[in-house]
Amino acid sequence: MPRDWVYRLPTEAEWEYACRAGTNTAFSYGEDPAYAQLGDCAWYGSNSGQQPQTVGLLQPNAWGLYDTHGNVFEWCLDLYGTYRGGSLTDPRGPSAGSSNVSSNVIRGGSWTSPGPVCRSAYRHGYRPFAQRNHLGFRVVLAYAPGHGEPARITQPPTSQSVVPGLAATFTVRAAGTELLYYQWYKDGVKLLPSGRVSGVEGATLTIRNLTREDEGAYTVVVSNGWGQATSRVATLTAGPAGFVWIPPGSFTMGSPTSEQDRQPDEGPPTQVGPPTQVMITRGFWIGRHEVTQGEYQAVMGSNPSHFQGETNLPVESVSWYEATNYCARLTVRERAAGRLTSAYFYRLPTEAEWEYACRAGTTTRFYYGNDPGYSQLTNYAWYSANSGNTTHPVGRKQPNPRGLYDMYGNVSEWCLDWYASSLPDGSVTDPKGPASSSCHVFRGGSWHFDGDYCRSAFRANLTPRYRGYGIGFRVVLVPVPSQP
Ligand SMILES: [Ca+2]
Ligand SMILES: [Ca+2]
Repeated sequence: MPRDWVYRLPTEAEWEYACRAGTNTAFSYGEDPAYAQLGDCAWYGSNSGQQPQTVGLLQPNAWGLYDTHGNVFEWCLDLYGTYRGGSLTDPRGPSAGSSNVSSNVIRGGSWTSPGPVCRSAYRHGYRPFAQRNHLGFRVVLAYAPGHGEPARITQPPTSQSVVPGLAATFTVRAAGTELLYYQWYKDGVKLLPSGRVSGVEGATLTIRNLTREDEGAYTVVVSNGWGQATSRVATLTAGPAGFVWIPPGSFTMGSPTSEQDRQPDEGPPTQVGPPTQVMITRGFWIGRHEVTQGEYQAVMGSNPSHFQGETNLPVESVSWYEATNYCARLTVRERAAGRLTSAYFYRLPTEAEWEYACRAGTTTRFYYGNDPGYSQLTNYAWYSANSGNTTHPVGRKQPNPRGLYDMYGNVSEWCLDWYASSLPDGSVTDPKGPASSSCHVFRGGSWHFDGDYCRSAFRANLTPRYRGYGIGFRVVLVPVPSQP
């Protein structure tokens, strides 16, 4: 191909010029007011057998073009619109950029059309991403110096996490010759506009009042008359960035009496009855990491930690009151910033939520197995045997099956519950611990605990004013409880 020549769709004027082949009658072969001869050169509603036919079987026009009338409608490059009268040179339909123009010209009629629709002058418009069994096209090879750049994406949409109830917005930036067309897809399926979803054919897609069902892989196809480009995938996650969704479900809390290195508070008071069966009725989001010193500083304006250095060290030396204050202030800040609706709030996990998220469906001593010799724990936790007597930046060890880091070790984690010296008897739903006691629960062991104190079932407690080098926390995001 010579430089500056491109294959493209014909303009509407080019299409009609080629179709007429010098004629000014209704059809390229004459007026034919009764459509008596149309079947000689066109597959249309009266002779097609209601399907498209092999190209080139009927009579061509004077310039040798087949099927200009009928068979399939043919896409043109131009947007559909009104031409001004008088003399025009190489007309190109409505100007690019008019946002309320949303269809492209199709010409020539099709196998479904009655005779009048197959005339040389008949015009129609169709949405540019339409796919129909009567729409096809032919191409032109044209001289286009400096023109004919296929659509290309210059800035793809970016992945994001948005708390449900708010709006998610994806934007793509693209370049290419003349008007660009956009079509957004979710998980490979073309998106349709709805009351919540707008901009499915624009550069900016908006999804309002987000729900978890909106989660998925989003792409956008950008097209022009010379080609199209598909963006890389942008994922939409419902929930705050850095948090993991934990679905509702049930699990056995605590440990069986047979568990190695078990402590007596890891089961019901009698120790011989049925184990504690917990139902978690509502899913929640939990922090992928312990709260870091950087996060704590940003919300609270101070950093009380004993071990300082990198900002992604876990915060410690925080009392239970300071941990709960952090949750309350984080809620206020996120709502003020428009990143959280009044339907959700941050708090500490209950002890049951913590263990449910930690176990991730497992019943072994650790979420990765029983590890009787504590030989694998070093892959998952900073604890007495490997910590060097200090905390470490969050997320450096392997996560649990749900993608949560440092559930064992690094810093122990305050829970919302008051401590009781035994777990509830039998089956319980969304347990929250005793109404009051003198100490709050903390979980998971820390950099100065031995391996047996890092087990999934291990429980510990301290007074809420206690500040220790080994105790921090992580937070959950939950719906505001409905008022009775
Ligand atoms: Ca045709
Ligand atoms: Ca921890």
